[in-house]
Amino acid sequence: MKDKPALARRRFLARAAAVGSALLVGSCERLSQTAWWLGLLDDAETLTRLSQRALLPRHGLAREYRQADLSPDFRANGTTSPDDADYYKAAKAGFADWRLVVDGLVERPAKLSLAELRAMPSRTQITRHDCVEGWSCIGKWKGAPLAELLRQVGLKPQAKYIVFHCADSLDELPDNAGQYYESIDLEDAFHPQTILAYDMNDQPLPVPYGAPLRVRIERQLGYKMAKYIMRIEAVESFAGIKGGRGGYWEDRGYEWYAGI
Ligand SMILES: Nc1nc2c(c(=O)[nH]1)N[C@H]1C(S)=C(S)[C@@H](COP(=O)(O)O)O[C@H]1N2
Ligand SMILES: [Mo]
Repeated sequence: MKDKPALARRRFLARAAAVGSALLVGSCERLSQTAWWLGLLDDAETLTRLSQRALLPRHGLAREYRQADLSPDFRANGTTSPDDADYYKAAKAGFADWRLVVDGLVERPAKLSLAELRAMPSRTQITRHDCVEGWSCIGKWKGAPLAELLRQVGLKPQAKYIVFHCADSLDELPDNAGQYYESIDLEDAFHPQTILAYDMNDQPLPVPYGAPLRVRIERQLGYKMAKYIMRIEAVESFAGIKGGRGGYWEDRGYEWYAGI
């Protein structure tokens, strides 16, 4: 996944997937590559963004499915067991002492337990997860709307982006530069389907899928949906964070806006 051809393939598939044609339902399946011809266009990404905007306004809801549509085996991807001593300890204790740190450009920084997140208003949704690698799965997610949390802590006027800091590293780099992270703008942050999910398919979120907390951003590709969230930071710019492009994979060449 880290070598160049694989990255090129993922980028190509991101374009194809972003066109959102011929989508499959029912179980984990490969995304259609009917949009292969877009890879021939130099400016495919711009084209993709324009068509995406035209077809699906960003304030629209992503499609929701029925219980019967759930994928029998939802695929786990990327990190499936964070190699981090603190995380391992927290997981062993059932995340009883785990706290979600919410800081940055907020009026009232917070540290929230899982119980506190569960006590907040919740939203449940059955949606399709599309990975840039070309597969899709349908899962049921329950969590606290990010909008609710942001209203509780109060965003400062300068805040423009929400950054998710994760427990796992995909690369051993100095100063935690290899740790997974992601970011979204306020439009996605306040979207009603953007939730901090603690349950999956009516069970506490299992470790392979991001326990204790992962975000769902239903109108973007899977890599935006940070798992193992430890900290949520409101920022004016992500230029100063790690590689400066707003996410682990973005720092390695992916598009920051991964609209489906
Ligand atoms: N912290 C963290 N979040 C992550 C990843 C990861 O490796 N680490 N992988 C991303 C990718 S590429 C995908 S497709 C989804 C996979 O989520 P799943 O394991 O629930 O299928 O998580 C995303 N979020
Ligand atoms: Mo992915």
